[in-house]
Order: sequence, then C-alpha cells, then structure tokens
Amino acid sequence: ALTRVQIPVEGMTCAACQVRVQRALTRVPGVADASVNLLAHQASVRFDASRVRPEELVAAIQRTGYDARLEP
Ligand code: 9UX
Repeated sequence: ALTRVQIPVEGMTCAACQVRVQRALTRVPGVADASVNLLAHQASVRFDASRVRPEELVAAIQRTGYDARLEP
C-alpha cells in the first residue's frame, strides 16, 4: 500500500523549478510518483512507507535548493 503526503515547498518561481523538484522526488527509492503544484507551492508524493520516510522526501527537495518542511 502506498502513502500520500503533501509537502509545502517554498522558492519555486517557474515551471523549470517545478520539474526539478518533481524529478528529485521521483528519483528517491520508494517513491511511486510525485506531482508538484507550482502555484500552490505544494508537492504531492505517493510513496512506500516501508522503504522511505517523509523526512527523506523533504531532504531530497532541500538538496535541489528549494525550501521544504513537513506540515505539523
Ligand atoms: Mo528559472 Mo525556476 O532559473 O528557479 S528554474 S526561475
């Protein structure tokens, strides 16, 4: 079974930013798919919780240079 998480992402200003974040997330082992909404500043990620933790998804976003954190 897959889990979905919404992650707020700050700093994306264009479609290329959106693609960078989306690609970074999709490359994390355990991620099934990821879609990033530029205008909503949100990433939606479906992942296998037995393989990857949400904190690792946040870290992958941060490595692309954008700011992300888990919602409280
Ligand atoms: Mo273009 Mo988005 O440099 O940062 S990729 S604005």
